[in-house]
Amino acid sequence: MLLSRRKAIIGIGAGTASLLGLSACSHIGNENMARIAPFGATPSNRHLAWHDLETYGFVHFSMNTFTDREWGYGDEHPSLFNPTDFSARQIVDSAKAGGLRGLILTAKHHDGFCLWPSQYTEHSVKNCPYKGGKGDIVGELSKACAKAGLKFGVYLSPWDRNHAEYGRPAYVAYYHNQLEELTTGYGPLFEVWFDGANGGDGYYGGARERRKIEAATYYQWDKIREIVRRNQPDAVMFADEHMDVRWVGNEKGVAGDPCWPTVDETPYTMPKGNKGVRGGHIWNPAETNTSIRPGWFWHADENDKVRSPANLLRLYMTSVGRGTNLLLNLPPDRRGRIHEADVASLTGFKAILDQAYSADLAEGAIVFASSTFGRGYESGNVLKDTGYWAAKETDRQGAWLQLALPKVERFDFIRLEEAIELGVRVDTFVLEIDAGGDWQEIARHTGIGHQRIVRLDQPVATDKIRLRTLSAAASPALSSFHLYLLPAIVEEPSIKRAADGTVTIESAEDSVEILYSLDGQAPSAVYSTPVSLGEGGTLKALARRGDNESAVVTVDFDVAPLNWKIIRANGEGSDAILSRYKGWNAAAFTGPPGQAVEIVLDVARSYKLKGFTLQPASQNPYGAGPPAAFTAWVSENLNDWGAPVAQDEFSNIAANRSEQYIRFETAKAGRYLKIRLPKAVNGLEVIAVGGIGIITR
Ligand code: FUL
Repeated sequence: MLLSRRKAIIGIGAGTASLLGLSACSHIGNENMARIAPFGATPSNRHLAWHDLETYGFVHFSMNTFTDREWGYGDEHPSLFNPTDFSARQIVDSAKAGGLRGLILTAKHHDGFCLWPSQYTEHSVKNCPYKGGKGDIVGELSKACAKAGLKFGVYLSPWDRNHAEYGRPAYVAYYHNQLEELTTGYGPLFEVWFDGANGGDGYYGGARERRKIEAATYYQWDKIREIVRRNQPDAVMFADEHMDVRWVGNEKGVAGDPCWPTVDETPYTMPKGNKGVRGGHIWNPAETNTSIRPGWFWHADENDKVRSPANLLRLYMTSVGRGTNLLLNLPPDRRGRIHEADVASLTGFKAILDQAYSADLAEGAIVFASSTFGRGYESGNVLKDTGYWAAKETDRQGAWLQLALPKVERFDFIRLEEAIELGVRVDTFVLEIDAGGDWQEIARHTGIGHQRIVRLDQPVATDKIRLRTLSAAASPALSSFHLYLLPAIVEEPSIKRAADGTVTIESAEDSVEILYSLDGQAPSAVYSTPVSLGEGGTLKALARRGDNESAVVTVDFDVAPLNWKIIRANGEGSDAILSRYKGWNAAAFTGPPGQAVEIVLDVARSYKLKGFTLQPASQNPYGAGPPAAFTAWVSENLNDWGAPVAQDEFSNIAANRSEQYIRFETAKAGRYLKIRLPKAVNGLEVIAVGGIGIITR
């Protein structure tokens, strides 16, 4: 288990307390103690228990694992689901190897295939080869979690592309029945996950059509809430709107900074999900969900694209470090196990955090404060396992808390926690160390919440550190102030290729040497100047400082858009299509409002084209979004296009804006590529595209 030093919560949450017309008192339970008025929205006990989990895993395992897709259409035969060596125990052990405290399984993804033998459908494990149709993946994983002391949760996709009645009332009754099954048959659940992707093309019992629903009303959320609360009163519900826990607004693993755990009554939007609303009336904290690999489901060609331990630490900082919970996806492979590469990374990640958290360098410190609310709220509580420091209610801006350490310590990882039972109170604060009599600022942030972890670029050495509020909506109430030192780790370098094929390798770290290779072997050549890879190739690179080496990054480049031309593109900013490597905010190509887009590319000479790539725009202009689907043709001469080489949807492109890799069933030689994009996602008016590339390898 990760040591996170989060202390025990109080028995009565301030959420409950304020409902009862009380205000919260300290953990110490002295009846005569003065009470502090909570500020704004406060968490329920259910929320408090959920906040304490901090990191847990997602398990995307289903039909897509066997069809190599991200979204199944719903017409897949159950016999395709055939794990050869499924082991719930191995999945649970892998999660534990990464210090995760629970797992949420895709009991049903959008294709409708059920990983448990639901009595309401035949589209389930009942009719697959696994255990001769007698298997129950949900049951096996829930038992393995319980045995290992991990929490268990389920993902039940509201959208169901298999069900004939989807879009009509009968499906909603079916959906509720399935929820009853899952919330009664599989032990205690800590979270029930309702995905936001809804309605669109599908098999729908053979109708093969497009079905549109009104997500806010169609599924009868009140009924859903009633079922979950009745059967699983301790479980939080994750959904786009007005449930317990909100989406952080992207699938990259980056919470806003700050990311407030509160929202207001206005409808959910991705930016609001990302940052929350300071002072909002509803306690609705963000969950940061992302995958350890580019996709949510396992794909063989992503085995070398697993996040490294250093990258997982960065992710921990942009999620847990900003007060949200991290839901990290670990997709089982076709055996039904977590791949060795993922396990190695998880193990490395846990080792980093365990080493840091194993020694609290604040231990033994004398803690001073600008003021104390009264007995029971002393400053020293921030180092103890229970209780918290609270300042006088008038001591807000400029309130401070100082640790006088027994000796000079070196640290670069600082963990702060607010007593959120009393709401989110501190706004902007600074951390300062004693630099020969003067206070020197080492960090400045806004928002603490359940936890704020500050990672310094370099360790500092001092025997005095203080936190000082620059602004606070209410007097500070802090439960933890701990100091740690991260082990020496070197992050892998980043690799970029310009449109002319020149590849640069960069490290964000000081005084490292970069090694690379172009032959698929371990990096060994010292990098000094950019490498030319216009016709593509595999580049591996690592950064090294002394004996410490980063993980190896591998990038497979295809042909660069050198001398390519846009023959046709109905829309604005067509140059953007050819510059594939762009920063945040880069210009995008946009189509005409309400119309399909057709792009014809000349890739300068004939290649055996195996597919194409499409990079969604990094920023979508108002009313624009990525394309929902495509049809592609290849030609040698711009006249004879023949039949399309591929036609499909871009699965999950609305939520996950990473580059899309579309492989043709059969490669076709040609110099010209035509791509038709019929519409934008989510009914948006305008199609936006960041870039297009080709796959020849
Ligand atoms: C998305 C889904 O469409 C993806 O397939 C995945 O399950 C992810 C966690 O949520 O919205």
